[in-house]
Amino acid sequence: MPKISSVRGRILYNSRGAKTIEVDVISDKEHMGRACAPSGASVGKYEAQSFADNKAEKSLQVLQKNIKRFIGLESDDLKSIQGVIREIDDTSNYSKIGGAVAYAVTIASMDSAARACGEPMFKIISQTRNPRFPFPLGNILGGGAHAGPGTPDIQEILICSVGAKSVREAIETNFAVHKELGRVLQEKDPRFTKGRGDEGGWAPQMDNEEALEVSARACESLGYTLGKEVALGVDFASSTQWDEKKKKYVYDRAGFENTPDEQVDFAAGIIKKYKLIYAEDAVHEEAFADMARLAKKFPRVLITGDDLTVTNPKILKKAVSKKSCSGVILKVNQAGSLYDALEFARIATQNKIGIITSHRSGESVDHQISHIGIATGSKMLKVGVLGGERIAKLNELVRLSEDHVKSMASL
Ligand code: 2PG
Ligand code: MG
Repeated sequence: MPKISSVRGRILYNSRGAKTIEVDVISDKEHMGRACAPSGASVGKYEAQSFADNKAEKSLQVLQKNIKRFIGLESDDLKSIQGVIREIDDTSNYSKIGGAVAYAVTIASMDSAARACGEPMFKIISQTRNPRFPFPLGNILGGGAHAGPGTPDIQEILICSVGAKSVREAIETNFAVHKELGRVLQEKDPRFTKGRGDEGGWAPQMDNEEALEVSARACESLGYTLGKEVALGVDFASSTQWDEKKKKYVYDRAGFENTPDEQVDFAAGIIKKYKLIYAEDAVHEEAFADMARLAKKFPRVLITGDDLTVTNPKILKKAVSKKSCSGVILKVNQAGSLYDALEFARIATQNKIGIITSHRSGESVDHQISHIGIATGSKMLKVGVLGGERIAKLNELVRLSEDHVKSMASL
């Protein structure tokens, strides 16, 4: 098995121009794996801390001081690599080394091992004997923390080509809906600037309801029936609206407030009216019981936790015991390391909870999360639609379709 011969870290920049950490891991002096940590804008309260003392420089220093400890380990031995990270940092949120380092070291090592073995990375970490493509889940319209004033309070309206028979068809259908939505928006408002949010979705000046209407209209004007060839999803990112003092969801831009009960009705109304297949964080990050009400009411919709479950195995167990969700977002950097994220995936699968592997709004041009999506048997891969850092993940799926993976996941 290949052995780690060198590790090198550096500070780079993500798609928002913010500092992040990239790590190179070389096996047997020739096979280089490389990974660069992403970062979120709507960050869950219980996510791993990205950097020691909240400074990329400090995290890089901690890595540099400890590089020798990784040398000589087998590069595919994720458990031992995790063990070293845990000797350096025993905190639950990686506050001593920073989640960005834990992310980059663990993924770069698997990437390096894969190159040394001449295998695609998903095979090195696979939890499934039957690798299949997750359905790409594309952000077609953005608001909330991902876009400016005047855009919807809801963070993301998403498209999923549920009828696609191949990954290429799924990707191209998502592109087509995004493009058609651009046309519909321009038609509705000739002054629409074609501005886009952090993940490539259009960022028009309109409220939640209007945004959902135009998204549905774009699908229909292409001849699609919602729920048949394509389906819509929504990331409500409701913790952004939740006001702990008022105990209400404050929809600043649209100008209304919801009590917790009203929020459940609000989300349920949208799920029904737009035949959503996917509803993420429809209530705030600590509202496990309200999520359970939605999960019970909509057994065929992926009622999904993101800020609710933060890729944390312990919190996932709580969500399972309360029957809070039928889907969970898997973001490696929420957990910290790839080791933790794979543990989270194992628990989700054991409990028949669908996994949606996801990017962050601040991304790198890496593509390893496409491998992580396949390896974990994810139902969907949430990676945006357009923009180089989003396309990088989709293009990797197409490459993998040449020799390694053929069929689509079942939804
Ligand atoms: C989310 C993500 C990705 P962020 O909320 O699901 O779409 O956004 O990375 O800003 O947390
Ligand atoms: Mg989310």
